[in-house]
Amino acid sequence: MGSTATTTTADLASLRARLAEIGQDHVLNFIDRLDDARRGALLTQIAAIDLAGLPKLVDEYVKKKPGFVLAPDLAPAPFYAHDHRAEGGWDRATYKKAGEALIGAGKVAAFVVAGGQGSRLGYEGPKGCFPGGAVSKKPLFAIFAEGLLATERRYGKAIPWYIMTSPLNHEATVAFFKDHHFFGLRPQDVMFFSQGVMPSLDIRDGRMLMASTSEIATNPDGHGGSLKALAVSGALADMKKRGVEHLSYFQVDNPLVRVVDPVFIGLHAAAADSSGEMSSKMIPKAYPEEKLGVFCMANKKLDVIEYSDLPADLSKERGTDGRLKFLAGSIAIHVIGVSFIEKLNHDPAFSLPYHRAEKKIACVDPATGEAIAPASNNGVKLERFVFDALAFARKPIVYETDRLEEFAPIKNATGVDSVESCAQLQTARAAKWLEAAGVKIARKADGTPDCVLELSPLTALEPVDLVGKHLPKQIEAGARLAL
Ligand code: UD2
Repeated sequence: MGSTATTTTADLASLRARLAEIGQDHVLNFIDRLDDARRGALLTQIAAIDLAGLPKLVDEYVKKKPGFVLAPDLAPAPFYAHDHRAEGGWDRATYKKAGEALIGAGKVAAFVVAGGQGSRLGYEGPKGCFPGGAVSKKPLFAIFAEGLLATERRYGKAIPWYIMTSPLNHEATVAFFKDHHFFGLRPQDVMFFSQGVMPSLDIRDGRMLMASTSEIATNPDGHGGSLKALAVSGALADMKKRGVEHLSYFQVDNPLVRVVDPVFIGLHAAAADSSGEMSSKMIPKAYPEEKLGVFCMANKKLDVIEYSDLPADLSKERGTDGRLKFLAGSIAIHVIGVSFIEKLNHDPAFSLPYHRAEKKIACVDPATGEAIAPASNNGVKLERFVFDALAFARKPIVYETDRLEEFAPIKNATGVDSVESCAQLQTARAAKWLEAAGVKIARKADGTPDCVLELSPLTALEPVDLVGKHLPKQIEAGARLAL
């Protein structure tokens, strides 16, 4: 943590000297020309930066590029197979019951990380406000809220929802919920808190980039920042007050997520080989280059290796069954124990590593104050990843889910993981569930549905919920239907 904001001339001189020692005094180049409000804001921003730790970060992540080191014992991670009846099977019904008991007792909360910038999508607002419903164009936040409402109704218990924003989108996110009357949820059960930020660093020398003459350029500190932000925001204390023991963690970009999944929660909390600290969902990777981190065992610990780090020959290796050897792709859905988050925050040795990303960052020249629109990457962004906490968990487990049931992220404007592919996947899943309930669906020659469909979680959280519902007998070619 940094010192408190500096106000007097003597304080300012000492801050300048302190910054000069670490080669960062350019951030004060314009301080004498700023009005009181801007000057105060800049000093507050500086006070929140860990100046003592900055030289080490510059050295490790900017001047050098940390190379990825492959563990000598690297192996695929074991997982609970989706087909619980297969060899080495497990008792799905028992774990579902265990999860349902925890939800019914109010011991489970939902947690969405929604602080990211969503720049790939080219959408201006918070990503959760993006119209994600294939037919209804409902915002992603509304779809998650419906999932929570349906779960609350089923188990007769309130499910608190913690929403992590970042300083870039906090106010817009809160305003969006207010404008939409919290999508039918009780406002007192929806809690927003902002994650931390990191200064964005000049790629050439690690000096902090200036967004303007009065502001240091910053970036959200990664979804790994959530573990600290949950504690400092008071969210953790709120959970303890409410008796919440487990957090169902998901990302803001995936409208098919089962926001609170009793089977997964039951496995996490009750399986003999799980400590109940941190568990993860995986899907089998569709092809070696698919952009999913892979669950591995490395140095005897569960680890997620980012797709860009896993060597190509390993990512292509196949087992005798023809399946990829490094199969378990992370879809960034976890259950995290509240006491685990608390333990990490009390452990002075706990610190997640940073990951470095090179970016184009709009900034001003610190000498002249003139705006710079970079043509190539000029900055380094440092982020922490939540899955790096798996290495701190005793006995974490991985659970395989079905891709079509649970994974349709919206990340890009077009192509892979886009609005269009997400609508196709929403349609494919809805068609599968509706056909299982006896509805006839028009399909194209290639077998894909010849219509656009969307099923609200309020209509069905799982296929069995459609049984006995009033449904159309048939869905014609070209139909667009939200149920
Ligand atoms: C993430 C995973 C990838 C795979 C994929 C599944 C990483 C590094 N990679 O890829 O392995 O599981 O998801 O969809 O995570 N966020 C914040 N604050 C931040 C940064 C991100 O809240 O500072 C949130 C963001 O709003 C989103 C989520 O984290 O909900 C994922 O962020 P991303 O879009 O950068 O992750 P991506 O697609 O690279």
